[in-house]
Amino acid sequence: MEDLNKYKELVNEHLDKFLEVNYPERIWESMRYSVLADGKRLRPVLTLEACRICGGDIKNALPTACAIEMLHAQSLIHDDLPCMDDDDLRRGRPTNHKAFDEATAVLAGDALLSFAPEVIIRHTPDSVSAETKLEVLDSWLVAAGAHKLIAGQIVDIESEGKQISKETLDFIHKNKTSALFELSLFCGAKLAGATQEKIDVLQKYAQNLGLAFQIYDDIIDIIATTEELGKTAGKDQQVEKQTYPALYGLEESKNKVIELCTEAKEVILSHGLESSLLAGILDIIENRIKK
Ligand code: GRG
Repeated sequence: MEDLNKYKELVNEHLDKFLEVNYPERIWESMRYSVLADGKRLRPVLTLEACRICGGDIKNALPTACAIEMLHAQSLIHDDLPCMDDDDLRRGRPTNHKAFDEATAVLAGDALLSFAPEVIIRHTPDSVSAETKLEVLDSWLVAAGAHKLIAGQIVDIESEGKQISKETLDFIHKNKTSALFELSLFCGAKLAGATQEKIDVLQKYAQNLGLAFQIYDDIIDIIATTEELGKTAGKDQQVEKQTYPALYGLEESKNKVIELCTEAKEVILSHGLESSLLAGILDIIENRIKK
């Protein structure tokens, strides 16, 4: 997908620029190591595309798009720590605490958490109103904290090795995964001055994409190899993690992914939000699941 690669390049250029190495070099190097590693950049790409299809200038959304990728990278650094998932491999190379050390990885995550909002505040063009900037910042902070990401993570940790209800599993996915997709689309639309109706449609798309993406991630954890994943395969079963495939089996999980993707495509189309990129991301997930 041409647009996706164009956006990805733009995001990478800006991440590289924002994360200029300062003194003390070790902390900046550690932040750069994880943020600039080869990820899909799905979340910042969604922010830019939401801004474009809502009639905005993507330059206004670039700092926020990068701040969302920094938050995502932070959550991966901390998720991989020995006290959490204890993983050695991420994005095809050693996790941050393996490449540096545990203390540096904790600090790199913490530093990203305060640096990312700084990027929104200092680099969003002045053509964006202070009110919009504040709304974007507020949504970023809500997603990063105990209302969303941390809520999902703590319930996930508490649930390991236990039988949990469908509601609890949905709570984990909604907060650990969908929250960042919702944030990405919300910010892009807000920065374009979108109507509440468009924002609501994009939020529905984000919720479906988030859940489909998480179930897909859990399926490939079972069926793909470590080399294909760039992270340790089979980890969920090893630690008895509660996932869709674990609770409902592979077939039902695949059907759920297809159902969520189909519904998300219908929602954006029926509201006139034409985007080959938003539809294309769902197609990629669907096609991979059908193989
Ligand atoms: C925000 C303070 C604070 C803490 C974070 C650790 C934690 C709390 C939350 C964990 C969130 C987490 C790791 C969710 C998993 C989401 C997921 C499916 C990640 C993989 O995303 P991809 O495939 O990765 O987009 P790439 O590497 O391509 O970016």
